[in-house]
Amino acid sequence: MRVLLLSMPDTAQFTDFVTRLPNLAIISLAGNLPGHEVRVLDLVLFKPHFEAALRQALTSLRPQVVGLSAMTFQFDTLLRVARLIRAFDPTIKLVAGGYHVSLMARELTAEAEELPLDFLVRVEGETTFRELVTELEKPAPDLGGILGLSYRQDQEWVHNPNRPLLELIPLPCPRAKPDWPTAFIF
Ligand code: B12
Repeated sequence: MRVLLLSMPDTAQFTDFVTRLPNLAIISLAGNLPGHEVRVLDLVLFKPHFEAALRQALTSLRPQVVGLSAMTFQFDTLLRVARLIRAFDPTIKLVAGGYHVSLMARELTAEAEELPLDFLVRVEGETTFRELVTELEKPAPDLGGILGLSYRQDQEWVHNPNRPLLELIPLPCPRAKPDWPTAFIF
């Protein structure tokens, strides 16, 4: 599958005086998707005007799945980015993960306003996201057995049981290769 992984452009102000910090979550997820075509686009590098970089990545990769990562203070931006992607191509599956989604999955999915997302991955994402992407390749994906996943079934959101914490030692390492101008890609 073609997968694009995004971090949000918002940063706490103090970090801008030091550096633009890479997001470790999305490169760890990338390292755990063997056999898929994966790109990582850290929108922090393009802030505040990241839309052109996003559109270029969508146009060149034509992703089937986009994963979006956000902390709580970035979550409004995540929704804005998700809506931009929906408008670009409504067939792209949108998956959100990170601290806010992990803590607030039930509240977010209970809100009246329609979430522009197809899946939420709660807590550690490496195995859950890999299982989801593998399942989405099948003609009839079976999502019920993927621990830590929240997904839509008819009009309702289903929250699968939590995944036990991962054993970190055997996990493949993060992957990123800085050979795309000002972005990580491989
Ligand atoms: C290192 C760190 C920092 C570093 C740098 C982080 C960076 N690279 O940008 C520094 C010290 C600069 C920092 C600053 C801040 N931080 Co900080 N930080 C952390 C810390 C200790 C680890 C984060 C990390 O890299 N983890 C490693 C990666 C691999 O794991 P991960 O991010 O958890 O991602 C996994 C899952 O969440 C999930 N996942 C995440 N995204 C996605 C996306 C998809 C699609 C999927 C499927 C899954 C998924 O899968 C990943 C792999 O398992 C955490 C606390 C903790 N122990 O986790 C706090 C934490 C993330 N920070 C936090 C906060 C609030 C901040 C600040 C806003 C503080 C402030 N007021 O200034 C700033 C913001 C920095 C910024 N980027 O602008 C909070 C966020 C809380 C929240 N509700 O969002 C945390 C959780 C601390 C806390 N308990 O309060 N931080």
